[in-house]
Amino acid sequence: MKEIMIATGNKNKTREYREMLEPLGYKVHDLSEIEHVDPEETGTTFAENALIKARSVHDRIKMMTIADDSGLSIRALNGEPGIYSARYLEGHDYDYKNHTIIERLKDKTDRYAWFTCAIALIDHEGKEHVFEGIMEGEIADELRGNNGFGYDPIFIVPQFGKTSAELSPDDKNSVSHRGKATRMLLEYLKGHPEEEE
Ligand code: ITT
Repeated sequence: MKEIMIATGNKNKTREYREMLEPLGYKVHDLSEIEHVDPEETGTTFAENALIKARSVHDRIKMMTIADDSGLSIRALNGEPGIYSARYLEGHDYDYKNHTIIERLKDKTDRYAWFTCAIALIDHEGKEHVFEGIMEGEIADELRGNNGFGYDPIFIVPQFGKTSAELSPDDKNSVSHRGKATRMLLEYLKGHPEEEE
């Protein structure tokens, strides 16, 4: 059995990785199975923060580990919330965060936004790799859909003309930042079978 540790405390991320990796024969673990203290995300890029998270877990367990740092960047807000997506308006729920973003964009014609996902892999020799995917789209003027998580209800995916919260899990994974980065990771692993034991 191929095993992989997803160094995340975000159950929605674990679910999306499970949906993509289990059909390929991976047993997916996450931080709910081990004692763990979240490291401070002191990086200035998604890739740096993903590496910080992956290292903090890989240092303690002997298993192929990946960590994902991801977020939503909005051009009209100079890239906000970006790497601060999880910490944006901390203490408020996503309904409030999403309504606040719509309010901040109410006079803006530029609705362009993109999700980024950087996956850091620490392989069996302790070597580090990063795979990055993006999903481009637009910010909606109202919340729509109940699937997905986080900023999905306000993010319109042009290929579907729907928010990513209106997409089925398979449709979201087929175009999402996390789906793309995961496929790059899997391509790498296929070329390195020694990582798959
Ligand atoms: P871990 O660090 O434990 O993995 P986290 O939720 O703190 O969990 P990040 O620092 O990477 O993770 O922040 C990512 C945030 O970006 C996430 O909480 C959402 O608000 C947003 N986000 C990322 N991917 C998303 C997606 O596919 N759909 C909607 N929002 C997403």
